[in-house]
Parts: sequence; structure tokens; C-alpha cells
Amino acid sequence: MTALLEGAKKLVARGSDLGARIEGLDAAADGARGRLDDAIVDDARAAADRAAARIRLSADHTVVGIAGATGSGKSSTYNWLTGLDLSAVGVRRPTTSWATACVWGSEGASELLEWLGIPARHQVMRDSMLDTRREDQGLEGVVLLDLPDHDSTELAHHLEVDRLVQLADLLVWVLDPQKYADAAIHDRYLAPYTTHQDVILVVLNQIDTVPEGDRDSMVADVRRLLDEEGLSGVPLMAVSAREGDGMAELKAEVVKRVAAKKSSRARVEADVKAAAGRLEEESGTAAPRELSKERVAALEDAFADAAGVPTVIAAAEQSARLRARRATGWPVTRVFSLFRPDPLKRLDLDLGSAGRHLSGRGRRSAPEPTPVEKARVDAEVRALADDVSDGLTRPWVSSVRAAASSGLPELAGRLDRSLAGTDLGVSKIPWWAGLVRLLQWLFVLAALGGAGWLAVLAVMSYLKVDAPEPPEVGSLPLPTLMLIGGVVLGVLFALVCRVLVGVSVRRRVAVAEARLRGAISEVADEVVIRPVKAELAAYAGVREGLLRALG
Ligand SMILES: Nc1nc2c(ncn2[C@@H]2O[C@H](COP(=O)(O)OP(=O)(O)OP(=O)(O)O)[C@@H](O)[C@H]2O)c(=O)[nH]1
Ligand SMILES: [Mg+2]
Repeated sequence: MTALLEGAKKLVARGSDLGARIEGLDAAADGARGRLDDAIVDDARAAADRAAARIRLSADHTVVGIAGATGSGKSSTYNWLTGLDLSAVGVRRPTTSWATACVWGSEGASELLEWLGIPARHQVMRDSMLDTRREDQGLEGVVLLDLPDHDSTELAHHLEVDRLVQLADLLVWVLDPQKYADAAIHDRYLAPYTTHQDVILVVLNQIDTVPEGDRDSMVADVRRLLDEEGLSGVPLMAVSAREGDGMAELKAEVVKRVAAKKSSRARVEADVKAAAGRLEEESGTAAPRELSKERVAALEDAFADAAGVPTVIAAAEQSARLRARRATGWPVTRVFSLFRPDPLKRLDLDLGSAGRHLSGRGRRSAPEPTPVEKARVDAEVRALADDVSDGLTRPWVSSVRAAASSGLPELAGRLDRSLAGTDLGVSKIPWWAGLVRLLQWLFVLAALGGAGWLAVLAVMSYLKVDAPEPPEVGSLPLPTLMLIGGVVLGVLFALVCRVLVGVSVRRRVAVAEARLRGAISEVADEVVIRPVKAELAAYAGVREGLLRALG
């Protein structure tokens, strides 16, 4: 009982393992679509679809296809195995045009036959026959296919053979003494299937026509051919379908494989692995890559320079300093500075569009990137793509490069819009400037008051009019103290404010720079980083899928 349970568990595990392989191939084909060679991706997709379809169908049946050149004796072999003269054996070639199926144990086979595309009129059900022989029981679960020839002049035969050779769980290739070395069969149907050795049998038929003394050397020659093709694991049997020589052994081999019920899974697994192998050859085996922080930072720097961020920041700092100083400076000097041209206007003239950026006038166009800056952006983008695709195969390198540069034509516009939409907030005057101004005016008024008072006292003493003594503070008369104190405090206060303005401006400029860099980084992300990451993710998906498919 426990042994049975163990067996069942193993079966489930094997099933899910195969399911995971198919899923892996499926995912790899999805990720590779549009990035790797279409023919190889189509091949992988078809293999995954075929595999998924086959494992959904009857696992109790094994589809055994008999294939070979015209006149090699496929139909004769088929007839011998079925024990009936079901298939026409002809002298005129080619005789068989459509595949015929003989099914032992029809229960659950109908869907499989439908999938194989064998019409009902070409199906023979052995269990429905009254003459079912005891010795046929070993073939229970076999769907035996007599295929048309692969080397026919009839195109329909080729298509039918190619289709069914892909679907059969086990293939019996029938060679004959005349044409056993034909390139047509070896190049197309044997040599490419080194991955499928577990599901191929080769028979050298019509051995009765070979003089007895030559048989061994001929069999050895066929063996040598197969070994050279990498098919040393494929069994080779010399038979005569007409005389029955070696046919019992062939049948025993088929019965053994069918009883093990491994062929359909082995075939699906071989298909999936082979397709995954071809995809891997194209996709490569490098570990998935990631973008380095340094590369991204270098790219953002190049973008920032191209967008004129350093110029804008320098101008912003200059402007903010000037405005804040004017707002908090000593009112007396400020009166004179009113006669000087407006610094923002001058900035406008000096910095061109960067100045307009700051003044808020026409903040629509960033400074045009110079050819040098443009070249640096291109170089950084290329360096990033090359760096991150280093070690990947050619198709992936091209797809990463294409993704990295796909957005470059719109870059200037994007940077422009994003900068224009960023509020720098540097030209705002600090909130405490109003308070400072009030105090400054109080100092000026005190100085003016003191000066006026002293002037009145001087005029009165000149006119010899008795004037009341001004009150004294310490040893200084109040008007003198007001004049000197007002001037000295005003100047000192202006100097202190200059320092405070410096600190405040530096902080604001840092904030503004961070905002601009944030905007630039968003653009870089959208235009270059995200498309590149999508390619890297696709590569990682393909790699991971292939690893699962290959087990
Ligand atoms: N001597 C001899 N003749 C054979 C043997 N097997 C088949 N033949 C003959 O070879 C000819 C072709 O046999 P078929 O079984 O029709 O060959 P086929 O591969 O089905 O041919 P197509 O359907 O045309 O592709 C017939 O005349 C058979 O009698 C064999 O083992 N020995
Ligand atoms: Mg035939």
C-alpha cells in the first residue's frame, strides 16, 4: 500500500516537473518574442504548445509512428505488428498517402486521434474486433501509425510526415538496404534528434534480400552512421517485415516501451529540452544583469548638464542673493542702488533663457544643449547600454541598445517641459526680510532724528538763542547718540543680515537643485532607465524560464 502511494507521489512529482518545464519554455518564448530570432521563438512556442496539448491528452496511450523512405516497408511492418493486412502494400510507389492508425484499447483515445488529425475512416480499433489475439495484449494502449513516405514527390506526404513525426511519442524509422544511407532521412530526421534518443528505434528492413554473408557488415555500417550522428543510444534492429525475421524482437521492444508508459513523457520532455536548448543558444547563459547606481547617476549628470541645470542654479543663486540683499541691506545704500539697473533684468541679458527661467518670465525654454552636451548624453546612454548588456548575446545587446536610445529624439523636449514645470522657489525673499526692513528704517529714522535735533541745536546756538540742554545718556547727549547709534547699528545690522542671507540662499539653492535633479531623474527614468530595465527583465524572464525548461 505504501509502495503504491510512493509510486503515485512520484508520478505526480514527475508530472509537475514536466509541467514546470513546459511553463518555463512558455515563459521564455514570451519574453524572447520580438527580441530574439522569430523562427527560433516560433519553434519554442510551438514546442511548448504541442507539449502542453500532449500532456493534457491520454497518458495511457503511446503514439508509435512508423516512418521511412518510400518502399522501405513501413506498411509491411505495420501490417506485421497489427497482425492484419490493414495497410496497402504496393509495388507502385508511393503507396501510402495518408496516415492510418491502429488503436489497441480505444478508451480515451478519441481525443488523442483527433489531435493527431487522423480521420475516423483511417482508424482501426483493435479491441472492437472479434479476433483480438492474446498476444496483442502487450500492445494495449498503442496507437500505431503507418505514415506516408518522407522522400516522396508529393508535397502532401512531406507535410503529413513532418506533422506526425512531431506528434508521435515513439518513432520507428524503417531503413532499407538500398537507401539506408540517404541524406534525405539522416540530415532531416535523424541527426537533429540527438536529444530524442529515448524515443527513436531504427530498423533495417528487407534484411532477407541481403546475402547472409553481407548482413553483419551492413548492419555495422548503419550503426556507424547512427553513431556518427550522435545517436549511439538508439537501438538498431535488422528485420524482414515480409519474412518475419527479427519482427518479434521489434515488437518486444515496442511492447516494453509502451508498458513503461514513459514514451509520451519522454518525447514531450525531449521536445521541450531541445527547443529550450535552441532558444538558449540564441539567448545565452549569462546571469541576468542589473543597472548600477553609478551608471544611472552618470546618465543623470549628463542629462542635467544638457538641460543647463548648473547654469540655472548658478544664476538662481546670484539672483536670490541680490534680491535678499536689497531687501535686507542698509536703506541708505539701497536708495543709491535704485539707480542701478535691475539685477534680474541684467541676469536676463547675461544668461539668456536661463535668466528668463529665474525671473519667471517665459519659463518655457531651457538653455539649448550645446553639441558637446548632446554628444555627452549620447555617449552616456551608449555606455549605459553597453555596460549593462556586457556578456549578453548579440540579439540582447541590440535590444538593450535600441531600448536605451528609443526615447532620445524626444529628450530635449522632455527635459525642457519638466524643468519648466519645476518651481525653483529661490527668488522668494526670506520671510524675516520685512522685520529687518522695519528695524532698518527705525535706525534710519533715529539717525535722521538725531541729525535734525543736532542741526536745530546748532542753528539756535548760532543765533545765540538759549536752547534747552538735550538730555544725556551716559556721557553722550541723546541726539548725538541717536545719529551715531542709528548709523552704526544700521550698518552693523546690514552686515549681519548679509551673513544670514548667505545661509538662507544656500539652503534654498540646495532645495532648488534637488528639485531640478528630481525632475531630471524622472525624465531619465522614463526615457532611458525604464525601457532598459524592461529589456533586462525580459532577459531575466527568458533565462529563468530556460533554466526551468532545461531542469
Ligand atoms: N523482400 C522483402 N520485401 C519487402 C519487405 N518489406 C516490404 N517489402 C516489399 O517492399 C515493397 C514496399 O513495401 P511497403 O510496405 O508498401 O513499403 P512502404 O514503406 O509502406 O511504401 P510507401 O507506402 O510507398 O511509402 C512491397 O512490395 C513489399 O512487399 C521485406 O522485409 N523483404
Ligand atoms: Mg506504405
